[in-house]
Amino acid sequence: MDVRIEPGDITAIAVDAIVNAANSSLMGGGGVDGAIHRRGGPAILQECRRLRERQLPDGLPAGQAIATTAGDLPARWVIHTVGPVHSTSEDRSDTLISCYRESLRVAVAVGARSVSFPLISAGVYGWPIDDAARIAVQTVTSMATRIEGTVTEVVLVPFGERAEAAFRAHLS
Ligand code: AR6
Repeated sequence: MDVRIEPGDITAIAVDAIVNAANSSLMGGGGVDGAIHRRGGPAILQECRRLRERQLPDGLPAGQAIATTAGDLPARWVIHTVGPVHSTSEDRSDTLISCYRESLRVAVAVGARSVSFPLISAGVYGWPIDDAARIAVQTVTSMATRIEGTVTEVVLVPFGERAEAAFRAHLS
């Protein structure tokens, strides 16, 4: 599995599966979630609503992941995951690690070959950028040697110079 960095807007990068930093409601929001629903169109929200009705009455717990259509995006699937809100009193790193692991597991399950990730929890959810990037890189690269299945390419997508510098520092 190849891990590379491609800065910019995640909705513009063609991959099989785009990971969304969603919230438990799966009903959309700001940040990368807002961008994905905007560019992907109403089909994504429609499928999220169905998932809520049929499988997830209480929403998607933090650290878990689930796939929907990617609508009009240049991808086949959006994999929604819910990052932890950063806390100074409690270490929630395991939940953030789980977001990357579970998203990759879902990517393998649907048969995606390439997967892109935003810097989960590092926006609205307040996780310090450098630490979020360290966890992202360590988790994805450690899975790269163990993962069995279809995924051959992971694209880490920093949005902004600080996120890009953090990804590069940890990937090298
Ligand atoms: N492409 C790539 N990365 C982006 C984009 C984009 N178009 N837009 C923002 N980012 P955030 P979170 C970066 O806030 O912290 C939403 O309202 C952003 O700079 O999107 O996990 C959800 O509905 C940051 O580095 O996600 C939830 O309620 C990273 O994506 C909540 O925010 C994550 O920032 C989730 O918060």
